[in-house]
Amino acid sequence: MGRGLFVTLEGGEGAGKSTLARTLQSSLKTDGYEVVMTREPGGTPGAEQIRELLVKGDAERWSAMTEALLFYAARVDHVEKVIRPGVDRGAIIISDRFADSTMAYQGAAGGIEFSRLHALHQLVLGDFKPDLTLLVDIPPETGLARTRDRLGLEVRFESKALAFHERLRASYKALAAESPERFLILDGLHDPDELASIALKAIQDRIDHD
Ligand code: Z5A
Repeated sequence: MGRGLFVTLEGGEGAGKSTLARTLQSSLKTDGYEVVMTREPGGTPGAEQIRELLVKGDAERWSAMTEALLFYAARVDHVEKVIRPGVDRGAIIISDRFADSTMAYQGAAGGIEFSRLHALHQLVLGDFKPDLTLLVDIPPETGLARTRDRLGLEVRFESKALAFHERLRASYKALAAESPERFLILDGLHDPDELASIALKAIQDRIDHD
């Protein structure tokens, strides 16, 4: 493979993105690809430090715009140091969340106009976008129930009201409808192996096509 592939996983809390990412990574490695598994916010030492500010503490700690700026500060570091160099050397980069999360969480659910977030993206990353986005769709009640018993401090977003999570789900579907060539919607209620096999086929199709 010459140029690599940039794949992102998106969806609400507990949709099964991390589980899917791990299976994709191991299957693609077995097939001989260089795979870089990464996440947002995070993926570089500096971006992981910014993550600490974002995912911990009180739910109303930051305004949606402050959040968006922090997510983009972390994202630029991540793209510059991990994603772009990986794609350039021919690797498959799998990122658990990317810019669509900002559109859904800070935009539709948080109330910032999409045009302002598009302008921010354009200013700092230009037209850079994923080659393929796997949207794992799940009713928020089911996703939140899956994560409820989890121990830990990273619960800032989980603690927001159910209406916030409903807006989030609707906005992800709208984003997918806007860019059908980039998105594949997966039913998060399906068995993890079934989800992985559909996702692997979509990734293989992109590799064969490029
Ligand atoms: N955020 C934002 O607001 N703006 C941005 O721009 C970005 C992010 C980039 C980051 O947290 C938070 O930041 C996130 C959005 C916000 N909000 N929250 N919370 P995160 O990335 O660490 O959190 P997350 O993305 O929501 O991850 P998660 O809660 O761990 O969900 P997941 O990765 O989609 O699920 P999972 O860990 O794979 O699975 C959850 C449980 O379900 C686990 O017990 C699995 O065994 C089980 N599972 C998984 N798949 C299945 C299936 N298919 N069936 C049954 N059970 C399953």
